[in-house]
Amino acid sequence: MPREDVLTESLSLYDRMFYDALRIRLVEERIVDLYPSDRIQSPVHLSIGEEAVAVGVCQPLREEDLLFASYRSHSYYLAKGGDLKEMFAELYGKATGVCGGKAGSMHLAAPEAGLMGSSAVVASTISHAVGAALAAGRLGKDQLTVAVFGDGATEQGVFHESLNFAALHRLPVVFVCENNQLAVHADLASRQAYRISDMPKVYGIQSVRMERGYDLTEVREAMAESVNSIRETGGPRFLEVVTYRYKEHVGPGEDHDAGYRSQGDLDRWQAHDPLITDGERVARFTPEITAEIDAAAAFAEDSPWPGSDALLSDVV
Ligand SMILES: Cc1ncc(C[n+]2csc(CCOP(=O)(O)OP(=O)(O)O)c2C)c(N)n1
Ligand SMILES: [Mg+2]
Repeated sequence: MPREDVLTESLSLYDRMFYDALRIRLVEERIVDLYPSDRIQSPVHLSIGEEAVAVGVCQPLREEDLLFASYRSHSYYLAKGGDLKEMFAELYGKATGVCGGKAGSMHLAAPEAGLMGSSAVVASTISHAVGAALAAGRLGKDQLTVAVFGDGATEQGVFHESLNFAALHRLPVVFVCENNQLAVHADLASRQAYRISDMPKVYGIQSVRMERGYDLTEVREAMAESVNSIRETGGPRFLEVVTYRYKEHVGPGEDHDAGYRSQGDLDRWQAHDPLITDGERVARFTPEITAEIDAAAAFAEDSPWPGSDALLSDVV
């Protein structure tokens, strides 16, 4: 059964969010399974462990609200309403992919769902989000924009320039820092002499730090508070959500023996992860989601490759 049909049944808000988070996890676990076959044509940065952030952040948004993400964006593509079949086809490099097979995993975009772009260049989409918010205001649109980025991105100059510009012009942007406490193989303590949630305050932006990024309800409520405040009084807001990535930085593997983090950290995080601990909901929702993933993978498999005529389209 497709997601839209399942979600129109009378599920509680929590069930719907759980369903979406589990769907992201199962999609990425399928990517892990498929990866050795070389069907997937691009590097993959998996969000396994971080799904609750994407779902909690996207739930209070309207379809017309815009979101800009990083290369770790399968979760936002799906939570914002991107089409699963077209996502698989994109990963396979097929013509039916959401970007015609040219973007791959790191540059997913689905403007019709409000996912405006994602990029391999750390922090680069933060300024794009701010620009989109400026444009929406000038065009008189009642639209909110979200910039999603990692903890490492806060070390880039463009992060500070974007906060300053958004504060100065009171733009309707929610800055969401997905703090998984890691940038490639470097932990936070070895990189930052500041607290992330203190930086927005320098620019007069109200910020909230959430410690339990595995808690769907807490993330949603924090995001809803920011969204409502912007809709009522304007101006940017900042949400830092602490989370944890289970897989290696890039690729489908595990790297807990690589020496930069410990198995204990993973175990502590997983002990709270509802996608692991709530076996009843996992069992209830897995069959529908698996059927949808099977259909999406088959669609990608059966789809044609782009023709040579596609080489020069969409490049200027
Ligand atoms: C401008 C730029 N500098 C460096 C890199 C190399 N790089 C890729 S991912 C990454 C770490 C980013 O960490 P974070 O923002 O915390 O995101 P996460 O991968 O943890 O989600 C770096 C330094 C890059 N892609 N772009
Ligand atoms: Mg990080």
